[in-house]
Amino acid sequence: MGKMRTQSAPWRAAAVLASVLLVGGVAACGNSDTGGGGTKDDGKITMGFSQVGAESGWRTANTTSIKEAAAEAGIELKFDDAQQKQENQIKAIRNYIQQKVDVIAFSPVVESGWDTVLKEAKDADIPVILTDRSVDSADKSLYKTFLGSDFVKEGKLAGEWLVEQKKTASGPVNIVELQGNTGAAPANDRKKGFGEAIAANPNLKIIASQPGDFTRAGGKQVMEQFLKANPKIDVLFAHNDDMGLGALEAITAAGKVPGKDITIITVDAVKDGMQALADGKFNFIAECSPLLGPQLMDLAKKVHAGEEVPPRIETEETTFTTEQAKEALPNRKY
Ligand code: GYE
Repeated sequence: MGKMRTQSAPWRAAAVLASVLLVGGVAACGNSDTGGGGTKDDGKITMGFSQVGAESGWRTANTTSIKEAAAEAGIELKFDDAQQKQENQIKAIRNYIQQKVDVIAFSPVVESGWDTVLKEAKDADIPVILTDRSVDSADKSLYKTFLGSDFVKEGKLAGEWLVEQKKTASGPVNIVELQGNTGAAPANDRKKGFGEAIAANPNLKIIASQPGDFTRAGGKQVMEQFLKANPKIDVLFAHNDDMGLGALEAITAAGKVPGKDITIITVDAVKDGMQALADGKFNFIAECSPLLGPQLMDLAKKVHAGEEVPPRIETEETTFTTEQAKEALPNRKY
């Protein structure tokens, strides 16, 4: 730089002109970088993610996992909370298509009605990854892969445990069921798996089954109705911990002892659920892991690079009794 100061006027002018061109060039380049919205040639992957909502402890843990994993993986995350509405998810996905993100991922609130918007993403050449919940589209080419749990299996494990517990029951065992939101894959599948498993013992009967929308408030409200309408309830199967936790309030208010007068089985194994299980208020939980973030980011990198990925990736899960919950609780991450 010292040398430049000694340069003659014409050289200085040329140097100034060159630096103006250079700055202009960088600025123009910067404009086109951000102007596109999502596509950047800086090698950074942009993911548009549409989340179901914030209805449960599971969902909160899932959102945290996705946000943390994106930051860790250096993936730029555009995140939208659909507040349980399919129309909001469709809107968010259309926005991501317009913004030309590199990958779209979402957790579909219900199974049906996605073909049109998925086709739009495919036509725009943007790969889609389903996470947590799946869709019922016949055309599997509309998405690259589905990462999540086997919900039928969760329901089955819950039912099998009950069959074992009640194998010596001589009379009818009355079961009430709190379902997830209507049309959601985990609601449909957990119901199916549980129903199939308890068919092994004709004494086990579902006497009432209603959606509680995966929320505590929903669980409490529907359980109150169940208790009013049915004098003898032996078992509650709730499709998630939160509905089970809401139901605890209704059961206690009705003067019954949860975990003793009514056997309670749930799905998820989030901290509050595990605490209720350790305390003996719940009796059994089939685990469903919300920690899908790291695997999702890994898949996003692969599909972005054009690599083949398996069409279905299943989460590893277990089940918990009271004793096992006591043991697992201190190290539970969510
Ligand atoms: O079990 C429930 C949540 O889709 C697996 O959604 C998820 C379910 C989870 O609201 O707590």
